[in-house]
Amino acid sequence: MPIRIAPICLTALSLSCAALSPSAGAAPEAGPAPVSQRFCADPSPHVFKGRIYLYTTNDQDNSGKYWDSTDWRLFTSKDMRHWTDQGSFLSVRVFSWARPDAKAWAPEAAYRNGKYYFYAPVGGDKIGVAVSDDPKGPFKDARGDALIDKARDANAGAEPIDPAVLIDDDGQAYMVFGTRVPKIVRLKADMTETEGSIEDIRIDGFPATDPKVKYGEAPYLNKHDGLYYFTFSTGWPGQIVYATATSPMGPYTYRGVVLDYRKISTNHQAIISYGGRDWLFYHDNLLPGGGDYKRSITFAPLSYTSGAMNQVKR
Ligand code: FUB
Repeated sequence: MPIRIAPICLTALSLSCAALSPSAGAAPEAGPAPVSQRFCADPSPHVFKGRIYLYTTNDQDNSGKYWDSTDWRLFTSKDMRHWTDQGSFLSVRVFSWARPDAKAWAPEAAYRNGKYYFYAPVGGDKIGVAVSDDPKGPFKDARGDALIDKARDANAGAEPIDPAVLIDDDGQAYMVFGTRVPKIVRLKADMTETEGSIEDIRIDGFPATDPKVKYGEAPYLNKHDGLYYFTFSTGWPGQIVYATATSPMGPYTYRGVVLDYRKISTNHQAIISYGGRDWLFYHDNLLPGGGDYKRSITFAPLSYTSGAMNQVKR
């Protein structure tokens, strides 16, 4: 993450988004409507039990001067039009090893063998993992210490945040994370332990014409038609761009832009399939009073053409 910078307010965008809120019966792709009137960010959407569980950071309760809230929020939906605010379902306090005022940043969730796992970046230097029998919780610390710890783990990087998990078709789970240098590590089948060393993700072919296009944060891994797509933000502010590989560990080849700059200091995406199509979730400045630290989550249809991830025009 960058050091703190002044918020940017986009009144015009907020107004246009309010006007474009999908009405009952309208296709959910009608416009970039926020999923909630509460500020929230860093979407981690998942299809569990036939509905979408959207885990988020809690911008509503941060100071407005930094991303300093200490809990995570959950929203659910069956139709992507109506979202139920399930409230604050987990705080950093679930981790006894974390400071009670530690920052709760972009989370991730996963399901395996009847259990739900929540991957929680805490304080900017550790990633915890919590487990529950229900996607709404209650979650409890799955280990008693951090899954990733900058002070403990070789090659954890300067800022181990923003975890994202892919369970491959062969059952092997991978977790990507990190700021400025993208990291990947295999997870054991119990989803609570790493397996093998933390590796840097190699990305070849960044465009020489634009030095701003490099890895920043918000790593995300998905698989489509047998190809691995690694999406990430290029920085602060950042575009969401993508690279592809034939192996989850890489090396990856840079392919292009998926979502352009949002005119706030961060960009953060996740991809799901639901209702027979693919969706890109991201955060933006969509509500009055919004800005860098008061963000809103929305989503857009995502498509592929001949292996290329098409740019979402918003
Ligand atoms: O919300 C805090 C941080 O902002 C996240 O961890 C980053 O990905 C950025 O979106």
